[in-house]
Amino acid sequence: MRKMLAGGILVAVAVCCGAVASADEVSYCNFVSFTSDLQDPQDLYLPKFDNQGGSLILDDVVVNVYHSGSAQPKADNDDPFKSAVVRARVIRQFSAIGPGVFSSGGNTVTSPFINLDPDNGDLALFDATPPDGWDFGVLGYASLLAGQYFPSEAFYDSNGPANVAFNVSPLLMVNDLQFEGITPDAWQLEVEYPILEVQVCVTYTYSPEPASLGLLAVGGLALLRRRR
Ligand SMILES: [Ca+2]
Ligand SMILES: [Ca+2]
Repeated sequence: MRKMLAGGILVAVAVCCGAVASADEVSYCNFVSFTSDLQDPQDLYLPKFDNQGGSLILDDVVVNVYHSGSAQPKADNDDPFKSAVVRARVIRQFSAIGPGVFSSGGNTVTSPFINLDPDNGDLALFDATPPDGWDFGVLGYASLLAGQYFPSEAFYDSNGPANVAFNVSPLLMVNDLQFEGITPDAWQLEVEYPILEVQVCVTYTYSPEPASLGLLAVGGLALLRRRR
């Protein structure tokens, strides 16, 4: 029995000492999405760093905030006399507030200008086909880094499982048309799939607690001596 115990502790020491040489890292990500800036802010949750009763030391906390946005706009000119030069625009702005993190970001994306003929007879009926209509397709942007933050470890360190919350607000979500020169008297815009997505990622760098390592090593040696 004693022999087995000593063997087990020796294995534990070997594992611990390997971990000391290089700090470990763990990352968590989560996101929330919005379809309108009239929506209420949403909370996003990420795990705190579980220090496992103090056997792990949190060395560093890095928080990255990303965002993406898009919509599919379609236009139809219904003015029987005026042609139009027009582009579609998508604007996204947000804020994300969490422990030690005050982030905000945004982006504006515009399509190329296109030409619309005067109405070709559909009038009030929405028809986004040329020559007087246009489907702009999916207009938007992929994941952009809004900011990188280095909050205090005290906010993220926990003895046991726990979460941190980030409160994300959709400050502005615009999906519109911009006319160059003369604006027609009657036109229609249809917007499908408007979205703003905000992603928060936290990375913890950690190492084993040095004092407990020392005790473990001493305990292993003591057992070894007793066997002799
Ligand atoms: Ca039309
Ligand atoms: Ca038409």
